[in-house]
Amino acid sequence: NFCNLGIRHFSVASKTAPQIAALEEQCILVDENDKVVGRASKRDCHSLKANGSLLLHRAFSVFVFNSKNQLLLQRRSSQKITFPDCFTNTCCSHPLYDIPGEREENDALGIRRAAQRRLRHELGIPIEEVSIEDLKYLTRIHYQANNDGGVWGEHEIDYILFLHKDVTLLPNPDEVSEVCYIDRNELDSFINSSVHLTPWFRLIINHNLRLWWDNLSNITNFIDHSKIHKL
Ligand code: DMA
Ligand code: MN
Repeated sequence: NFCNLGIRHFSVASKTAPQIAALEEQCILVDENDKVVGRASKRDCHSLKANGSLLLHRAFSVFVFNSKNQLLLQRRSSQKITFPDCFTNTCCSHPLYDIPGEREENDALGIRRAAQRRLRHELGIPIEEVSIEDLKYLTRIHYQANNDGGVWGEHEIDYILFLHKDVTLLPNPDEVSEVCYIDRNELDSFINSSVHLTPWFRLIINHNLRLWWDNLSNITNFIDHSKIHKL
């Protein structure tokens, strides 16, 4: 798997300055119930320890659908330090500890503010096109994904956000090398083709993505904020 080529592929030395600088961002550490327990750098959160464990931190995954009910995918740029060149859902990132508004837990406001920030940064979507109310927080998943290379990985409480709206795109090439919309009926052929997917996108597909996608017009019926689904 292209995403699991190991150390060479995940070498930081060859990456751009913004990607290296972002390793100092402060992520929010949480316990298995998503209670905040501290902070740690993006570098520390994604560095595999000798025993294979990773610090659990808070994250989000946005799925943007246009008015034709097509899902917007991105291909991560080759500059990304984790999972470069992989296709994935519209936008993923972390709320940051140092941005006080992004620790706001009421109505998952902090997560939704962080999503606005990253939809703008990665895809150039203007904030005015992404209102807080339009970002539907469905549920949370807890997953861990290590790389065969044994250097980086993910271990997150990941908030799933849906946005059903036509948006203006201006992808940031340091973050995203390609974007495309796919139809619901193209999903299986897409994932069975030779493209490489991020582990969390695959997990969410295998969890409930098809059901949610089939119910975009009444997606609020699928909101489940009580349980954290361990995938
Ligand atoms: C991290 O995404 C979040 C998830 C759900 C995997 P990322 O590696 O794209 O973060 P960033 O865009 O901040 O580098
Ligand atoms: Mn992460």
